[in-house]
Amino acid sequence: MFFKLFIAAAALCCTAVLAEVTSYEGYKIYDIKPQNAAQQEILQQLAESETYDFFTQPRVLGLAARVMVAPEEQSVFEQTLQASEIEYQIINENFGETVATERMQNNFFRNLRSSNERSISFSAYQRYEAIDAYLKQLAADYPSRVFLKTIGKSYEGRALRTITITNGDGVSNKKVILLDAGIHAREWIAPAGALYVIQQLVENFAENAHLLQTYDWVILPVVNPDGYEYTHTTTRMWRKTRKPVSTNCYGTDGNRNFDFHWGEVGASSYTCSDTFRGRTAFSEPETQALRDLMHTLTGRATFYLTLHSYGNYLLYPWGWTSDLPDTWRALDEVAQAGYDAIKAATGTVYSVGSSTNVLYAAAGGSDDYAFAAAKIPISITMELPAAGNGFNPAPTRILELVSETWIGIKAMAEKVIESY
Ligand code: 0X9
Ligand code: ZN
Repeated sequence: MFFKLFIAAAALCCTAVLAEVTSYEGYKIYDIKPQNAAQQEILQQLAESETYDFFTQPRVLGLAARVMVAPEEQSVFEQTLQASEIEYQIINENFGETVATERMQNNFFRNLRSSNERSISFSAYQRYEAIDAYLKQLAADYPSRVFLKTIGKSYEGRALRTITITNGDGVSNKKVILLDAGIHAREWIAPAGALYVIQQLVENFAENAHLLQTYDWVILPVVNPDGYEYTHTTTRMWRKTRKPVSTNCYGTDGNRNFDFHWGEVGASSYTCSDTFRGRTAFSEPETQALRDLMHTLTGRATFYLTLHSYGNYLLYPWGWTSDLPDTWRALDEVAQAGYDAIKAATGTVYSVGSSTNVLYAAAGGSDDYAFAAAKIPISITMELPAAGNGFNPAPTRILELVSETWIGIKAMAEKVIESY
């Protein structure tokens, strides 16, 4: 009881502070391995307190949770873990340094590129403008195979642009694979993964023509461009959109804002929370645009894949209940194909299962909505690896990671194409 009260009080005092931080000086990152259900429960309460930033919080015993803790919270946090004999390891003594290094490397490699290079580089995490310019470049270079569409505007007015990739045979109404990334601002490796898919399908067409024979691909590489830019300019660990929601707080968690069991579980009604569900379902222009896109593709889209980070997960519905949908075997088979291909290629192991059972219950996600409301029969959330002691892989590892991700995506797409 005391523990619960303490946690609740801590939540009230500090959540808003987390959102304002920009340097992360002295922030530590912990990997925590609960060994039993009781320890798991304590971790769950710590997560619900919203005092700490859980980068990942698996339900499966044996997989580590990763948590970032502010300097002033660290001693209480460690005491709490020690009191319950929960095993932990500090894997990053100063996240501020990691963020500063990442920024330096990113700027260095970005500036190395000459402005007339046409393709996109995977030596740095790209800014929204560069991503958008790449899409436009591809549309200009491959006018018979590539089509752009503005499906809406973000709160701050950035274009939400999709790229439709075809094989140029002029057949309309083919089936569709719908891919998006970057609904969570800080998950930089996800838009990088989407860009790599785009590059492979467009610039490496000859090798991937079989993926475009009976299918078109529609890709929205940055669902939340305002948040994405904010993580580059101001607060590296920002997760939400950027529309003001109360006097002091901004942003809604796009992946809690979809209107399917909206707000029922794993989503906060507190505007400052990182998992704020929004004042209403579809309160955000970004989620409205993605919803409308899904509905325009109902009947054609057979596979919706949304890229996140982090943690090596291939997750399928439901995210709002631990029950499984009737067709879970079909979902599992596709996810398993991704798992197998990645494991065979690099040895990297993903966890496969329903998102509630593998990770946690969280309603209002785009994956559940795509599956249930837009009737897309295969809907998967892919959480890309962190590959290091921070949140995203260091810029020097982007290419290695997105190539590995592509192997999994290709295998899942092949399975879908052969089955639907
Ligand atoms: O919590 C999320 O939105 C996703 N994890 S993340 O660490 N990238 O934030 C998982 C979403 C799984 N799907 C649903 N819960 N619907
Ligand atoms: Zn995410």
